[in-house]
Amino acid sequence: MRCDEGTRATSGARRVRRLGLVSELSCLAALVLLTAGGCQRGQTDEPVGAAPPSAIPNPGAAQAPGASSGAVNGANERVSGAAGAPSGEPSCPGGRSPVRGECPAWCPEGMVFIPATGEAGFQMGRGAPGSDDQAHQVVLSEPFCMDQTEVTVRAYRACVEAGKCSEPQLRDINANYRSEYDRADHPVNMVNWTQATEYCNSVGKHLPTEAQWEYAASRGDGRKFPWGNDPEPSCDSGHADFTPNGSPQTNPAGDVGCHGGGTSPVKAHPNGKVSWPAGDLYDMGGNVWEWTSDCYLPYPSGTVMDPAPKHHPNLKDSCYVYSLRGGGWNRSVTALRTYGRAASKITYRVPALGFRCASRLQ
Ligand SMILES: [Ca+2]
Repeated sequence: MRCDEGTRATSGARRVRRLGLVSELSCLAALVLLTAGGCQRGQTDEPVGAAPPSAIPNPGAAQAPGASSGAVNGANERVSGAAGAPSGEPSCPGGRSPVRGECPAWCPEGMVFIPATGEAGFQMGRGAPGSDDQAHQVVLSEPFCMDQTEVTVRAYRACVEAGKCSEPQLRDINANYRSEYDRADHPVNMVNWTQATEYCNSVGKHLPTEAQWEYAASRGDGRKFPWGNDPEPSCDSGHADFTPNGSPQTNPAGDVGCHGGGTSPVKAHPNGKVSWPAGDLYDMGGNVWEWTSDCYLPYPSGTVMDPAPKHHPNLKDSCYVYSLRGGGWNRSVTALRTYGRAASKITYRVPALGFRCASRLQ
Protein backbone atom coordinates (compact mmCIF):
# COMPACT_ATOMS: atom_id res chain seq x y z
CA MET A 1 0.00 0.00 0.00
CA ARG A 2 1.05 3.56 -0.42
CA CYS A 3 1.25 5.47 2.78
CA ASP A 4 0.24 8.79 1.35
CA GLU A 5 -2.91 7.84 -0.41
CA GLY A 6 -5.73 5.94 1.05
CA THR A 7 -7.92 3.52 -0.72
CA ARG A 8 -11.15 5.10 -1.70
CA ALA A 9 -14.23 3.76 -0.12
CA THR A 10 -15.78 1.40 -2.55
CA SER A 11 -18.62 -0.98 -2.69
CA GLY A 12 -16.57 -3.97 -3.69
CA ALA A 13 -17.00 -7.11 -1.68
CA ARG A 14 -14.67 -7.33 1.28
CA ARG A 15 -12.47 -4.57 0.07
CA VAL A 16 -10.79 -2.84 2.91
CA ARG A 17 -10.99 0.88 3.11
CA ARG A 18 -7.93 2.71 4.14
CA LEU A 19 -7.44 6.38 4.28
CA GLY A 20 -4.09 8.00 4.53
CA LEU A 21 -4.39 10.99 6.79
CA VAL A 22 -1.03 12.36 6.05
CA SER A 23 1.14 14.61 8.09
CA GLU A 24 4.32 16.35 7.31
CA LEU A 25 6.17 14.39 9.88
CA SER A 26 4.98 10.95 9.30
CA CYS A 27 3.64 8.49 6.89
CA LEU A 28 0.26 7.94 8.38
CA ALA A 29 -2.01 5.32 7.04
CA ALA A 30 -4.70 6.58 9.29
CA LEU A 31 -7.12 4.04 8.10
CA VAL A 32 -5.69 0.89 9.25
CA LEU A 33 -7.70 -2.15 9.69
CA LEU A 34 -6.21 -4.82 11.78
CA THR A 35 -4.94 -6.62 8.75
CA ALA A 36 -3.51 -3.59 7.01
CA GLY A 37 0.21 -3.17 6.91
CA GLY A 38 3.00 -1.37 5.20
CA CYS A 39 3.07 2.01 6.89
CA GLN A 40 5.23 2.99 9.75
CA ARG A 41 3.56 4.73 12.57
CA GLY A 42 4.87 8.21 12.97
CA GLN A 43 5.14 10.62 15.79
CA THR A 44 1.64 11.91 15.46
CA ASP A 45 -0.03 8.62 16.11
CA GLU A 46 1.61 7.96 19.41
CA PRO A 47 -1.04 6.86 21.85
CA VAL A 48 -0.20 9.59 24.30
CA GLY A 49 -2.88 9.72 26.87
CA ALA A 50 -4.84 6.97 25.24
CA ALA A 51 -6.37 4.38 27.46
CA PRO A 52 -5.59 0.76 26.81
CA PRO A 53 -8.35 -1.05 24.94
CA SER A 54 -9.68 -2.59 28.10
CA ALA A 55 -10.20 0.83 29.60
CA ILE A 56 -11.75 2.50 26.59
CA PRO A 57 -15.04 4.02 27.59
CA ASN A 58 -17.94 2.92 25.50
CA PRO A 59 -20.14 5.84 24.56
CA GLY A 60 -23.05 3.56 25.18
CA ALA A 61 -26.52 4.15 23.97
CA ALA A 62 -26.61 6.80 21.33
CA GLN A 63 -30.30 7.20 21.03
CA ALA A 64 -32.41 9.74 22.74
CA PRO A 65 -34.57 8.10 25.35
CA GLY A 66 -38.10 8.78 26.19
CA ALA A 67 -38.93 10.98 23.27
CA SER A 68 -41.45 10.21 20.63
CA SER A 69 -40.58 10.25 16.98
CA GLY A 70 -41.52 12.53 14.17
CA ALA A 71 -41.32 15.91 15.86
CA VAL A 72 -39.43 18.76 14.29
CA ASN A 73 -37.49 21.15 16.47
CA GLY A 74 -38.61 19.13 19.42
CA ALA A 75 -41.79 21.14 19.53
CA ASN A 76 -43.93 18.14 20.24
CA GLU A 77 -41.57 16.53 22.65
CA ARG A 78 -41.89 16.54 26.38
CA VAL A 79 -39.45 16.31 29.19
CA SER A 80 -40.34 15.50 32.72
CA GLY A 81 -39.20 17.27 35.79
CA ALA A 82 -39.72 20.81 34.62
CA ALA A 83 -43.43 20.96 35.28
CA GLY A 84 -44.73 21.97 38.64
CA ALA A 85 -43.07 25.35 39.00
CA PRO A 86 -44.68 27.58 41.61
CA SER A 87 -46.47 29.60 38.97
CA GLY A 88 -47.99 26.50 37.52
CA GLU A 89 -45.94 26.95 34.38
CA PRO A 90 -42.55 25.33 34.05
CA SER A 91 -39.44 27.34 33.47
CA CYS A 92 -38.14 25.88 30.26
CA PRO A 93 -34.51 25.74 29.21
CA GLY A 94 -33.51 27.85 26.31
CA GLY A 95 -36.35 30.26 26.90
CA ARG A 96 -38.82 27.97 25.21
CA SER A 97 -42.48 28.27 25.98
CA PRO A 98 -44.18 25.41 27.75
CA VAL A 99 -46.69 23.38 25.80
CA ARG A 100 -49.69 22.20 27.77
CA GLY A 101 -47.75 22.67 30.98
CA GLU A 102 -44.66 20.82 29.92
CA CYS A 103 -41.35 21.89 28.48
CA PRO A 104 -40.60 20.81 24.92
CA ALA A 105 -37.48 18.75 24.70
CA TRP A 106 -34.82 20.64 22.87
CA CYS A 107 -31.32 20.63 21.54
CA PRO A 108 -28.67 22.78 23.20
CA GLU A 109 -27.32 25.85 21.49
CA GLY A 110 -25.03 24.93 18.66
CA MET A 111 -26.82 21.66 17.99
CA VAL A 112 -29.53 20.73 15.50
CA PHE A 113 -32.58 18.60 16.18
CA ILE A 114 -32.50 15.51 13.99
CA PRO A 115 -35.87 13.74 13.91
CA ALA A 116 -36.39 10.01 14.05
CA THR A 117 -36.39 8.25 10.70
CA GLY A 118 -39.89 6.85 10.91
CA GLU A 119 -40.70 3.18 10.55
CA ALA A 120 -39.32 2.90 7.03
CA GLY A 121 -35.88 3.98 8.14
CA PHE A 122 -33.23 4.96 5.63
CA GLN A 123 -30.77 3.09 3.46
CA MET A 124 -27.31 2.98 4.96
CA GLY A 125 -24.39 1.93 2.81
CA ARG A 126 -24.30 1.34 -0.93
CA GLY A 127 -22.32 -1.86 -1.21
CA ALA A 128 -23.25 -5.26 -2.53
CA PRO A 129 -24.48 -7.97 -0.17
CA GLY A 130 -21.64 -9.27 1.93
CA SER A 131 -19.44 -6.24 1.53
CA ASP A 132 -18.31 -4.12 4.44
CA ASP A 133 -20.71 -1.38 3.47
CA GLN A 134 -23.56 -3.48 2.18
CA ALA A 135 -26.78 -1.56 1.72
CA HIS A 136 -29.27 -2.14 4.51
CA GLN A 137 -32.12 -0.33 6.18
CA VAL A 138 -31.64 1.45 9.47
CA VAL A 139 -34.40 2.74 11.69
CA LEU A 140 -33.58 5.42 14.23
CA SER A 141 -36.56 5.38 16.51
CA GLU A 142 -35.63 8.42 18.55
CA PRO A 143 -34.67 11.93 17.58
CA PHE A 144 -31.31 13.27 18.66
CA CYS A 145 -29.17 16.39 18.54
CA MET A 146 -26.10 16.87 16.38
CA ASP A 147 -23.42 19.52 16.67
CA GLN A 148 -23.69 22.09 13.92
CA THR A 149 -19.96 22.12 13.46
CA GLU A 150 -16.88 20.11 14.11
CA VAL A 151 -15.59 20.74 17.64
CA THR A 152 -13.39 23.80 17.46
CA VAL A 153 -10.04 24.56 18.99
CA ARG A 154 -11.78 27.17 21.15
CA ALA A 155 -14.23 24.65 22.57
CA TYR A 156 -11.61 21.99 23.09
CA ARG A 157 -9.22 24.43 24.76
CA ALA A 158 -11.90 25.32 27.28
CA CYS A 159 -12.17 21.64 28.14
CA VAL A 160 -8.41 21.35 28.56
CA GLU A 161 -8.28 24.44 30.74
CA ALA A 162 -11.08 23.02 32.86
CA GLY A 163 -8.99 19.95 33.45
CA LYS A 164 -11.43 17.65 31.71
CA CYS A 165 -9.55 17.05 28.47
CA SER A 166 -5.94 16.35 27.53
CA GLU A 167 -4.02 18.41 25.00
CA PRO A 168 -4.00 17.37 21.36
CA GLN A 169 -0.79 16.19 19.80
CA LEU A 170 1.18 19.24 18.67
CA ARG A 171 4.03 17.75 16.67
CA ASP A 172 2.77 18.64 13.24
CA ILE A 173 2.79 21.85 11.27
CA ASN A 174 -0.95 21.49 10.79
CA ALA A 175 -1.77 20.93 14.45
CA ASN A 176 -4.38 23.61 15.02
CA TYR A 177 -3.96 23.65 18.78
CA ARG A 178 -0.42 24.99 18.65
CA SER A 179 -0.12 28.19 20.64
CA GLU A 180 1.50 30.16 17.82
CA TYR A 181 -1.59 29.73 15.64
CA ASP A 182 -4.75 31.81 15.76
CA ARG A 183 -7.05 28.97 14.84
CA ALA A 184 -9.69 29.12 17.55
CA ASP A 185 -12.45 28.69 14.97
CA HIS A 186 -10.80 25.80 13.19
CA PRO A 187 -11.70 22.25 14.09
CA VAL A 188 -9.49 20.73 16.72
CA ASN A 189 -7.38 18.00 15.14
CA MET A 190 -4.63 15.66 16.28
CA VAL A 191 -6.91 14.07 18.86
CA ASN A 192 -7.43 10.36 19.17
CA TRP A 193 -10.71 8.52 19.68
CA THR A 194 -10.38 8.50 23.44
CA GLN A 195 -9.79 12.23 23.58
CA ALA A 196 -12.76 12.88 21.30
CA THR A 197 -14.95 10.68 23.46
CA GLU A 198 -13.77 12.35 26.63
CA TYR A 199 -14.52 15.78 25.22
CA CYS A 200 -18.05 14.83 24.20
CA ASN A 201 -18.68 13.21 27.55
CA SER A 202 -17.39 16.30 29.35
CA VAL A 203 -20.17 18.38 27.82
CA GLY A 204 -22.87 15.78 28.31
CA LYS A 205 -22.71 14.45 24.78
CA HIS A 206 -21.28 11.45 22.96
CA LEU A 207 -19.68 10.68 19.64
CA PRO A 208 -22.38 9.99 17.05
CA THR A 209 -22.88 6.48 15.83
CA GLU A 210 -22.20 5.90 12.17
CA ALA A 211 -25.93 5.60 11.60
CA GLN A 212 -26.63 8.89 13.30
CA TRP A 213 -23.82 10.53 11.36
CA GLU A 214 -24.96 9.22 7.98
CA TYR A 215 -28.59 10.04 8.58
CA ALA A 216 -27.72 13.55 9.73
CA ALA A 217 -25.45 14.07 6.73
CA SER A 218 -27.86 12.75 4.14
CA ARG A 219 -31.29 13.46 5.61
CA GLY A 220 -31.89 9.84 4.74
CA ASP A 221 -32.83 10.61 1.15
CA GLY A 222 -29.89 8.93 -0.54
CA ARG A 223 -28.11 12.10 -1.57
CA LYS A 224 -24.51 11.76 -2.60
CA PHE A 225 -23.16 14.78 -0.77
CA PRO A 226 -24.48 16.61 2.27
CA TRP A 227 -25.74 19.40 0.03
CA GLY A 228 -27.35 17.05 -2.51
CA ASN A 229 -26.35 15.03 -5.53
CA ASP A 230 -25.12 18.09 -7.37
CA PRO A 231 -22.98 19.92 -8.00
CA GLU A 232 -19.63 18.23 -7.88
CA PRO A 233 -17.64 20.54 -5.61
CA SER A 234 -14.64 22.58 -6.56
CA CYS A 235 -12.39 24.68 -4.41
CA ASP A 236 -14.22 27.76 -5.64
CA SER A 237 -17.74 26.45 -5.14
CA GLY A 238 -17.84 26.89 -1.39
CA HIS A 239 -18.97 23.35 -0.64
CA ALA A 240 -16.04 21.77 1.12
CA ASP A 241 -12.38 21.92 2.03
CA PHE A 242 -10.91 18.94 0.22
CA THR A 243 -8.29 18.11 -2.39
CA PRO A 244 -9.90 17.97 -5.83
CA ASN A 245 -7.49 15.52 -7.37
CA GLY A 246 -6.56 13.67 -4.24
CA SER A 247 -3.29 13.88 -2.44
CA PRO A 248 -0.15 13.78 -4.55
CA GLN A 249 2.11 10.81 -4.16
CA THR A 250 4.97 12.94 -3.04
CA ASN A 251 5.02 15.65 -0.44
CA PRO A 252 1.39 15.05 0.36
CA ALA A 253 1.22 17.18 3.47
CA GLY A 254 1.12 20.89 3.86
CA ASP A 255 0.42 21.86 0.27
CA VAL A 256 -2.79 20.10 -0.51
CA GLY A 257 -6.36 21.04 0.19
CA CYS A 258 -8.34 23.93 -1.17
CA HIS A 259 -6.47 26.48 0.85
CA GLY A 260 -2.87 25.47 0.63
CA GLY A 261 -3.01 22.79 3.25
CA GLY A 262 -4.56 22.40 6.63
CA THR A 263 -8.09 23.00 7.77
CA SER A 264 -10.49 25.87 7.28
CA PRO A 265 -12.49 27.59 10.00
CA VAL A 266 -15.74 25.76 10.61
CA LYS A 267 -18.66 27.08 8.51
CA ALA A 268 -16.20 28.45 5.95
CA HIS A 269 -17.93 26.49 3.19
CA PRO A 270 -21.61 27.29 3.70
CA ASN A 271 -22.75 25.90 0.35
CA GLY A 272 -21.86 22.47 1.64
CA LYS A 273 -24.20 22.51 4.58
CA VAL A 274 -26.98 20.02 5.03
CA SER A 275 -30.17 21.78 6.02
CA TRP A 276 -32.67 20.34 8.47
CA PRO A 277 -35.86 22.12 9.50
CA ALA A 278 -34.25 22.93 12.83
CA GLY A 279 -30.97 24.20 11.41
CA ASP A 280 -27.90 23.50 9.34
CA LEU A 281 -24.96 21.18 9.78
CA TYR A 282 -21.64 22.37 8.39
CA ASP A 283 -18.61 20.54 7.04
CA MET A 284 -20.21 17.11 7.08
CA GLY A 285 -18.21 16.78 3.88
CA GLY A 286 -14.54 17.66 4.21
CA ASN A 287 -12.39 19.86 6.43
CA VAL A 288 -11.62 17.13 8.97
CA TRP A 289 -12.72 13.52 9.04
CA GLU A 290 -14.86 12.80 12.06
CA TRP A 291 -14.59 10.05 14.63
CA THR A 292 -17.71 8.04 15.36
CA SER A 293 -18.53 5.83 18.31
CA ASP A 294 -18.71 2.72 16.14
CA CYS A 295 -16.14 0.03 15.92
CA TYR A 296 -15.32 -0.53 12.25
CA LEU A 297 -17.17 -3.72 11.42
CA PRO A 298 -18.94 -4.95 8.30
CA TYR A 299 -22.50 -3.72 8.11
CA PRO A 300 -25.18 -6.23 8.99
CA SER A 301 -27.85 -7.27 6.54
CA GLY A 302 -31.55 -6.72 6.76
CA THR A 303 -33.19 -3.97 8.76
CA VAL A 304 -31.51 -2.74 11.91
CA MET A 305 -33.26 -0.79 14.65
CA ASP A 306 -31.21 1.78 16.55
CA PRO A 307 -27.76 0.29 15.95
CA ALA A 308 -25.52 0.85 18.95
CA PRO A 309 -21.73 0.68 19.01
CA LYS A 310 -20.43 -2.86 19.16
CA HIS A 311 -17.20 -4.34 20.39
CA HIS A 312 -14.91 -6.10 18.03
CA PRO A 313 -15.63 -9.81 18.19
CA ASN A 314 -11.96 -10.59 18.73
CA LEU A 315 -11.36 -7.95 21.37
CA LYS A 316 -12.98 -8.51 24.70
CA ASP A 317 -15.25 -5.61 25.55
CA SER A 318 -13.35 -3.31 23.28
CA CYS A 319 -12.46 -2.16 19.82
CA TYR A 320 -9.24 -1.05 18.21
CA VAL A 321 -10.32 0.43 14.89
CA TYR A 322 -13.13 2.95 14.71
CA SER A 323 -15.16 4.28 11.83
CA LEU A 324 -14.55 7.72 10.41
CA ARG A 325 -16.90 9.70 8.25
CA GLY A 326 -17.03 12.68 5.92
CA GLY A 327 -13.65 13.12 4.28
CA GLY A 328 -11.02 15.71 5.03
CA TRP A 329 -9.00 18.53 3.58
CA ASN A 330 -6.36 16.20 2.20
CA ARG A 331 -8.71 13.74 0.53
CA SER A 332 -10.49 13.71 -2.81
CA VAL A 333 -14.13 14.29 -3.63
CA THR A 334 -14.79 10.58 -3.26
CA ALA A 335 -14.37 10.83 0.48
CA LEU A 336 -17.04 13.52 0.72
CA ARG A 337 -19.86 11.09 -0.02
CA THR A 338 -22.40 10.83 2.76
CA TYR A 339 -22.21 7.05 2.77
CA GLY A 340 -18.42 6.67 2.53
CA ARG A 341 -16.70 4.82 5.32
CA ALA A 342 -13.15 4.88 6.52
CA ALA A 343 -11.44 3.61 9.63
CA SER A 344 -8.65 4.51 11.97
CA LYS A 345 -6.83 3.00 14.88
CA ILE A 346 -8.03 4.33 18.19
CA THR A 347 -4.68 5.95 18.86
CA TYR A 348 -4.27 7.98 15.68
CA ARG A 349 -3.84 11.68 16.03
CA VAL A 350 -3.47 13.27 12.63
CA PRO A 351 -4.06 16.66 11.00
CA ALA A 352 -7.14 15.78 8.97
CA LEU A 353 -9.06 14.02 11.73
CA GLY A 354 -11.37 15.68 14.22
CA PHE A 355 -14.89 15.10 15.46
CA ARG A 356 -18.26 16.48 16.42
CA CYS A 357 -20.65 15.34 19.13
CA ALA A 358 -24.24 14.20 19.28
CA SER A 359 -26.55 14.14 22.25
CA ARG A 360 -29.92 13.15 23.52
CA LEU A 361 -32.65 15.71 23.59
CA GLN A 362 -32.56 17.79 26.72
CA1 LIG B 1 -15.99 17.17 8.53
